[in-house]
Amino acid sequence: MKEKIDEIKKNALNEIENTSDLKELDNVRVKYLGKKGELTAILKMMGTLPKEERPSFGSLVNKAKEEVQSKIAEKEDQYKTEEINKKLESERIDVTLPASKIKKGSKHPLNRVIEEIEDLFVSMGYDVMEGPELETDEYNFERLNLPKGHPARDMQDSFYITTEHLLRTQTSAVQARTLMGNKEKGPIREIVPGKTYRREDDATHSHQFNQVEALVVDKDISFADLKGTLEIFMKHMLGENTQLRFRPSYFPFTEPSYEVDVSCFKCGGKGCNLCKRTGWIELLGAGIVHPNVLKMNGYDPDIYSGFAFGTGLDRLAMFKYGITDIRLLYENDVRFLSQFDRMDK
Ligand code: FA5
Repeated sequence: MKEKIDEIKKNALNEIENTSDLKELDNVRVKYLGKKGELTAILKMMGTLPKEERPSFGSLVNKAKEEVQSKIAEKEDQYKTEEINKKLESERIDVTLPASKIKKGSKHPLNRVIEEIEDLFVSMGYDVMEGPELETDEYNFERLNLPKGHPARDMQDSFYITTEHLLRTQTSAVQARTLMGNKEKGPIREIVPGKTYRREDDATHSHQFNQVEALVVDKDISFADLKGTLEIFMKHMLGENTQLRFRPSYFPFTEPSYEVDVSCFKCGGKGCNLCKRTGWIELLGAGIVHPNVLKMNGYDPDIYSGFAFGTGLDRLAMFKYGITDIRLLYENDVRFLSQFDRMDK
């Protein structure tokens, strides 16, 4: 019987040695140690032996089993290590290779213009303010001297959400918010860049566009302050040779009111297709804050005066970068937007 056990063990050890992977190793384990394995079967024969031979027989079989088990464990370790090494080898990376270039986004031309304006006005002591895009009729119109039914409301075709709420048509809505919110009723110097909405859509009008508002309120503010500020602003944005032209206009919240034109940056004022041969381009509305607006929002117009202006940022960006259709600014076409990358370099 001992020979038989030795033979089974020898065969098992041999077969283990000749395996080449974990699967084959498992097959050998089942063949010798499984439920119906050869060593398991021989142990079951113990019952047929005389009582006195059983302990030595049991110990022989168990020893053989242990040897086979430990050989299997050893091989298993070897295969697992080989597998890990193979995986590491296949995932090896060469850290000395040059990195692949990550495609970098670029600043949207509108954001460039906004940042440039903010930098300029902050350097002159202005605050940069914000207001809600979903605005009340009160702030968008009423507190700006435009009561319900005022005919000048027709100048701005609006998106109403309810009878009292609309998408703001002008950043001027923030004027009333600031005047009302200033508890000390002291001086104000602010610009308000932001999105505005009107029911318009063509090459120079968008249903969503951007404006930047400026509001200055203090003692002795006059037209000279408005003119000087606009000159600094436009020369900074469009070039030192830019000329301004003030034409009388009408806004219910300023008196007097002006439309402000700038000399055409393309032809320098001589006349070209961009400025429709006039040499001028209309860019913004401006004026001296109407005393009613000051009064309505808690300021004494006998002490304080102010100026305000509101310019279309889209139009400013178009002139600055020579963009001919406002819709290009909102189509998010990477081919168009990436042109502005080069300006960073
Ligand atoms: C206003 O919106 C006044 N709130 C401006 C103002 C502020 C006047 C403070 C006095 C004091 P207006 O409707 O003209 O004014 O618009 C101002 C500028 O916004 C225009 O000159 C134009 O550049 C731009 N704009 C107006 N509508 C559109 C539109 N649909 N698409 C693109 N830009 C527009």
